[in-house]
Amino acid sequence: MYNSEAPAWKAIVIHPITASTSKSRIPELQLEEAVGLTLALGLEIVHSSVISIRQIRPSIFFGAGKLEDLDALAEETEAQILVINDEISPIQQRNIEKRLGLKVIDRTGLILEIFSLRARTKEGKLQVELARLSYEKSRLVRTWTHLERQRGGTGKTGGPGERQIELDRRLIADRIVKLKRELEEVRRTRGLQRAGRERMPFPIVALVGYTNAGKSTLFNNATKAKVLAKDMLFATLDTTSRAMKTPQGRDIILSDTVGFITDLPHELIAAFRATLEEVAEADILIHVRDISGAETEAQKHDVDQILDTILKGAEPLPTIIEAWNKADLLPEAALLEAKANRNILFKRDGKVAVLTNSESGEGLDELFDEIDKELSFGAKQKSIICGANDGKMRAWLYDKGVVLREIRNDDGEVVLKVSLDKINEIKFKSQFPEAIESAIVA
Ligand SMILES: Nc1nc2c(ncn2[C@@H]2O[C@H](COP(=O)(O)OP(=O)(O)OP(=O)(O)O)[C@@H](O)[C@H]2O)c(=O)[nH]1
Ligand SMILES: [Mg+2]
Repeated sequence: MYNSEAPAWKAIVIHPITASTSKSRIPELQLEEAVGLTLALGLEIVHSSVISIRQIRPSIFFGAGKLEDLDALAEETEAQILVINDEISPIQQRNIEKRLGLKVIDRTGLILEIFSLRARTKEGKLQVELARLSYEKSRLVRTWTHLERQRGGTGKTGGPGERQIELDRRLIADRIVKLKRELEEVRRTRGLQRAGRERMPFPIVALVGYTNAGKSTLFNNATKAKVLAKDMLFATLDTTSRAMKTPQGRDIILSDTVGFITDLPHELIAAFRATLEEVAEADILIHVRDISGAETEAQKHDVDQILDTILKGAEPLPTIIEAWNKADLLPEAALLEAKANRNILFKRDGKVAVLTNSESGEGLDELFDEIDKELSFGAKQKSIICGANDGKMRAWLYDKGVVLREIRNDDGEVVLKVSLDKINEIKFKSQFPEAIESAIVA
């Protein structure tokens, strides 16, 4: 993938089951996910399997028997890379590499590699590089592509020497400082752009969810845009936003965002925090789920957990609506069950689930109906002071038909008691950011 003339690197992918492995996940599907990630890197997979590890050895992860098996396997398949779908400590990584004579990539390294391939915008690239350097600093070995791409080498290396490592460490520390500064600058500019957008009187609806769930497909179908939607993990890394009109005639801003994955490396969460913060600023989140997959519940659980982290402290909390996507792939019986469940499970929390097929567009009207309901729901009463120069504001409020009562306060100012639903509140705030709410409750 990096160099179309060079033959693809050969990789062995293993998913270890250890004592700490989550029991709620299906190992074969986790292996499949790791295979998907490895393929996304453009590697050729010569072997993949689930292996059980009774006891992890702190120095080298595997037991002696497993190491021998792997050695033979590497010999036989001529693999240059071993992908281990788990977290491997820096020491374990180095020891395995030395013992087997191939490059080791763990789950975090794998995800970092993919993110760095996919990053497109300046901010995306900076974020990924920062995450990658934080990861490398702790391991004191470079992730394989950086190293190999520069050397054009053969994968089989014993790792850099100590002097090189020391040098690298210092270079990395310097680079991290520089990157952070650059990121701040990019974000400052973006912050200004965002402040500009905040004045737009449209509610923001963000699509979130596990990677490959169908967010970009839904986004494209709804906005007629052409964002890359592909059967590949982490197709989207940068947030794309579009203003659009819903079938109900409302103007909204729809955002497509980066997909989540189980065990998202903490380096990446930290680096992407600013991007993810936009999610917290949305008025409504559409959690797009692939409900046809066997892992759908486990994925929902993981996405909910990541959302909890991102939404901590957000005020007000965005409403979450679930899109049960790829409904077309469900067998008849499961479809009926899903249709029955979505009401029982969701109405109680005040949430809603809608069955969708992002490709055909089926269910999208209903999804937008729910968005519409949410936006016109929950009217709040407010008292707003109308000064002598606020004629325009007063006219606006009367024009919208939201004025309940008009009174005068002790200072002789006009106070309008109004009832604003979410959408009018957004419009009002953007149009009259200086408006003063009165303490009078009358
Ligand atoms: N059968 C079916 N396939 C779908 C549906 N929605 C999306 N897909 C397919 O699922 C794959 C992934 O879709 P994307 O829209 O790229 O997924 P995404 O959530 O944006 O993924 P990331 O950007 O990686 O987070 C594509 O091959 C789509 O064509 C659906 O409702 N039904
Ligand atoms: Mg996408």
